[in-house]
Amino acid sequence: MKTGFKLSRRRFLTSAGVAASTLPLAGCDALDGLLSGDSAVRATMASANGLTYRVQRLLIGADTLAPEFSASEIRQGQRPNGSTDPNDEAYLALRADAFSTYRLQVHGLVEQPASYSLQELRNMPARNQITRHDCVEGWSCIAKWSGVPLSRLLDEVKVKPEARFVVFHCFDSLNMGGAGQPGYYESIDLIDARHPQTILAYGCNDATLTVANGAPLRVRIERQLGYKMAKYIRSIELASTLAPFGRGKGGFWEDFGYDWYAGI
Ligand SMILES: Nc1nc2c(c(=O)[nH]1)N[C@H]1C(S)=C(S)[C@@H](COP(=O)(O)O)O[C@H]1N2
Ligand SMILES: [Mo]
Repeated sequence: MKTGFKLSRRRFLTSAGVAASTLPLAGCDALDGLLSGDSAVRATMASANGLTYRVQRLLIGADTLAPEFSASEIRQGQRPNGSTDPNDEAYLALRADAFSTYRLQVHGLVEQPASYSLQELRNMPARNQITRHDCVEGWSCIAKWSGVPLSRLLDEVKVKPEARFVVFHCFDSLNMGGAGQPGYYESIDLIDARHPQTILAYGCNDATLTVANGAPLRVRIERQLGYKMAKYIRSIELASTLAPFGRGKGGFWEDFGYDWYAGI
């Protein structure tokens, strides 16, 4: 991965987010404090985020759609961000073969674990949507996404009643300097997972999804910020708790202090 990827900007944003939560903290030390699991700041942010989540869930219906746009509103290609050229071994092997041997694994708390080739996914009923991607860094981009609704796969594998989260495991890892090379992962609840606009996209702007934008498969979660939308998906796991994954906060950036529920 690109070394030191946007770290300073991210660091700033994380600190700014803490300040905005009216916590009496300033400077970059805030982030380091957040990273220790028992930090009071960490706990406060977590509960503030929990409140945001509950309020949004009350105000916004489970099936409320994110705005969709017309083709004329697509003004540029989807701007690549974050990982754009994973160099992880398993990924490079699949990429060398144009992802012909790729299989998406769906496992965890399901009655019937399954795996799907890209062709199998493409043969399922597709959804196309032109939506706006909002990145936490302050830019937006309108693009047309094509893919299979995640709800379709969840129905096929039969989610067990104790499952509460859908976890996306990705091929890429980011060099965070000092923090090792954690793998990218993300998670959402079953309401967002079954939302009609939540799709596993293999196409963007009427072309095959590019490596820069997450080939072979990335998720679209249109009512949340860009970092929720995992690219380079290796497998999807149904889980009852987020504790076992990464540092337990539900996602790569969440483990560095971002909100788990990133509603827009
Ligand atoms: N696997 C993976 N998914 C990821 C990222 C990443 O670095 N790795 N970056 C996230 C962020 S911050 C954004 S804004 C979007 C960028 O998607 P794009 O490159 O298609 O614009 O992907 C998200 N999903
Ligand atoms: Mo982002």
